[in-house]
Amino acid sequence: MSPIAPLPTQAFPADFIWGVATAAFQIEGAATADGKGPSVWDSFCRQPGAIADASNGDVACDHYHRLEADLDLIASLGVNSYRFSVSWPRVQPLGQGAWNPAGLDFYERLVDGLLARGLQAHLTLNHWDLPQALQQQGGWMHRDTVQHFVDYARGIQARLGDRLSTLATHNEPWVMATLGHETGIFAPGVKSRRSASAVAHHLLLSHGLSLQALRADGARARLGIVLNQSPVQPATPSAEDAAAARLEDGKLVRWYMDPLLKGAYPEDVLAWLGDDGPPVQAGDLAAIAQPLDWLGLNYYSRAVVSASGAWDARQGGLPLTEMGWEIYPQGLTELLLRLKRDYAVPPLVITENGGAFPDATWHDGELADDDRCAYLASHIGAVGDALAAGVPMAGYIVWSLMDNFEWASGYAKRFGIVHVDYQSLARTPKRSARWLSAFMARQRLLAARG
Ligand code: IFM
Repeated sequence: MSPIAPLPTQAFPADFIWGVATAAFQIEGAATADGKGPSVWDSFCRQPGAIADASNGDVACDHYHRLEADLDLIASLGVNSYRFSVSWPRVQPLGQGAWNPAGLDFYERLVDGLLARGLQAHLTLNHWDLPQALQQQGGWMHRDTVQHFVDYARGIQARLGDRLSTLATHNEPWVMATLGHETGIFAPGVKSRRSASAVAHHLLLSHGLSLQALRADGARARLGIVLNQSPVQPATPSAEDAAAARLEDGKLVRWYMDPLLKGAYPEDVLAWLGDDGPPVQAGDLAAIAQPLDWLGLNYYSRAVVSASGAWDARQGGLPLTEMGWEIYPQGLTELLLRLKRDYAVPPLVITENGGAFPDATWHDGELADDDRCAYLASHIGAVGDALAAGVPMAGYIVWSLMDNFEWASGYAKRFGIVHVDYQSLARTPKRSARWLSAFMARQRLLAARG
């Protein structure tokens, strides 16, 4: 076997969450099996030109039919945790009313299978696959969806909550609002700034009202939400670029952090939105700002902004992943230090971090994804630096367990530490999986030594 990238050397707490992540629509397949209803992504994939390779989630990684083997695979990595999402239309096909017993059974087997293997279960309720039936009534643009989501959250907690380590309401509300409803490059493909601001508000409100309801019902899992964030930097020192970067920081970071942790939307973004501002009703902001047991952050790169909008990642001179995203691990430390400085943050978990790489080189019978090993090593190191500087870090979770459906990019972009052959659906651990196992083994040794 070939040597692998050096392991980060910082000390992490013995109870640190170390895991791998997936999301339902990206891996499960079985799009119409056992009573599952369609989601907005099932519909969006059918729109001509929506997905780069004209693919869909009908089969994906067929995880729904390969659950036990996939759970064994996760356990073989030596991590202590698995982050997954529930497909709302699999368990409640219309998004309200009747539940689907077969769908609930699937997640029951998933959670029990994790616990039987000594793994913690970290569940996300909404990783973008809203039931299409709710979309037909306006989806997240419509305030009624808030109460439907609260009911869904309560139903899932009633069924699984006693065995979950954490429960997150939403994954990356910025993506659902901005990419789904402003630029329209993601489902449901709406292009309206006013709709996007309503969606962001309804997602945040449904988060807050769910936390209230779940706690009233006796929540045992730690409750939180997952945000995608980046440090935002101006492309040049000009005043125009600095102003553009400040506004972008408002839209990406403060638009979510401020209401969640300070109970108010940022004034500069409200001014920028003008008449397109969110439909806030009395009591909404107090409802959103519920105490968080933890906060999840998905980090992939920095954001560089120019007033002209002409900045191209290739200008930065940094290596890029296959998504065209700059590899900038120090940005993760910068982001974490900034959040600790500006907010009373709860324990923070990096709920996603990883890279898409071409994965073309096989060595000694192993897919030699050394670029991914180096990416993971440098970013775990960045988390260690933040921890050493006093940021309350509680975990780090790799995106992703296996190659999967990368949304509008289809199957061409591979993020997995396990390779998936989309013809045979065979899973083959890459070198990065071996790297992670080695890192986990060393962490266990350090923890045992105290
Ligand atoms: O694949 C996605 C995931 O679903 C959400 N966060 C970013 C990942 C990579 O684009």
